[in-house]
Amino acid sequence: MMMDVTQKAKHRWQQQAPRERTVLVGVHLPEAWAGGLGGEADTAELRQLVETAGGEVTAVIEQRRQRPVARTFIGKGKLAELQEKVADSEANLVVFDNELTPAQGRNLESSLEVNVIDRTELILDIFARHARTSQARLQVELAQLQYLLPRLTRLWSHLERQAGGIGTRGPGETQLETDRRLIGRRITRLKRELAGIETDRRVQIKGRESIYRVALVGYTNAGKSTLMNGITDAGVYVRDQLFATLDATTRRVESDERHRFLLTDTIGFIRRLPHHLVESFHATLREVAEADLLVHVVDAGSVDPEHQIASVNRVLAEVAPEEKPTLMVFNKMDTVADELFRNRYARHYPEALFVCARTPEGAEQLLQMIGTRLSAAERIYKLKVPGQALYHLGSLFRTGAVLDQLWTGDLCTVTVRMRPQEFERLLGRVPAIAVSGDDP
Ligand SMILES: Nc1nc2c(ncn2[C@@H]2O[C@H](COP(=O)(O)OP(=O)(O)OP(=O)(O)O)[C@@H](O)[C@H]2O)c(=O)[nH]1
Ligand SMILES: [Mg+2]
Repeated sequence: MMMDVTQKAKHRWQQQAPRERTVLVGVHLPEAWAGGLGGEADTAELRQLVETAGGEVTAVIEQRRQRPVARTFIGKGKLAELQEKVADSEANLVVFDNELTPAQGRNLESSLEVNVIDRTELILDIFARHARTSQARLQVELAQLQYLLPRLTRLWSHLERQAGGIGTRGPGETQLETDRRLIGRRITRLKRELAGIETDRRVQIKGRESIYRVALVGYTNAGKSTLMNGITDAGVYVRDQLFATLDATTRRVESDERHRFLLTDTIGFIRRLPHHLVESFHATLREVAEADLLVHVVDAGSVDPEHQIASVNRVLAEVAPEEKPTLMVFNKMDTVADELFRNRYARHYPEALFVCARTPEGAEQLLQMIGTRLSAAERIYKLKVPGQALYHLGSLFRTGAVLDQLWTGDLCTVTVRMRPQEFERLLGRVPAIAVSGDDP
């Protein structure tokens, strides 16, 4: 009997979940050398990913190559060494740091006789395990299916071999076509459902237009959620693992009238974040794209903070094409020699903050700095509004942008504090206004 195709996809993911003994393979290609990427940093991170997914690393193989071998990515000699390591350490999974083509994956699996996955699949697996909200689950499933679609042939042969059947012979072309169509349909449905969630969200945030939006961004495990919890009562899940957070949590922060904004904590980024994921998590990352200010949190104690910053910036460019005002925050300062670190980074990032998110002072410092950065761009304006049009300013009263109002007959002169571009938008929205603007 034919197995339902989504079930099959799940089956594959469960099967490959690296709960068990894993050999890592990292091939360093020239672009990685040019980027000054230490080989250690790569497999160290891959190891962390495997452990986050519940696996145990039994051996590591690294190699420098000019270019991958078409059939098996690594050359004959390395493949033999890998075979030996797999056998010696009784591993049942091989994880490549590099992206494998469907054919390379298939060829490696048939030579090694264990499951072979690449970094993308591993990250997808972690996302699948950590997805808690229905939106995150839908987004992960979408990314998984999009990844799977071009690899269906491999999946089929893989399952048939698992079933102890007919060697690696694939299914008939018709079955493959049916599956492709089913997956295609499921992808369309998931996209539609996600679009629905997105519409609901847009309705929810409609009233917030005039309040500032600030988003925490940064490499995974940098301490974003810890800062979020320090500033708000959001109670976001904090763990020493990669991708603890997979959705977006937004809270209103209102410490005093100068510090009102919405703060969002969301997914962390990683070096070479799979493109499918960025695409599928479009709705979650929307908060980042629409923020007025980004708070870029960096783990000061990581092996190579500069490199993590660069990776985050690369993903940001994909998520939010136009450059945004950004506040750099070096976190976990308790784990480094403070003076040395500051000397190195303060010159490069003169407006950066150096904090320890675990302490109340860390969160407080950040809160103050966000307030300063947000209000730095504001100006003071006066407008005359006919009484019956005053309701147009409703949300400005709520957010504290209105500093003063003075009635003369039916006209109200309102003093507001806001950013120039926001003021422009206001003028487009509110009828019959006489204006005078001045700097604070
Ligand atoms: N030593 C130290 N550890 C910290 C600090 N801030 C956060 N941590 C720890 O770092 C780990 C990751 O913190 P999170 O707040 O979950 O990091 P995140 O950036 O939200 O990570 P993801 O959601 O997984 O992307 C946790 O174990 C925190 O307790 C700090 O200032 N110093
Ligand atoms: Mg988090």
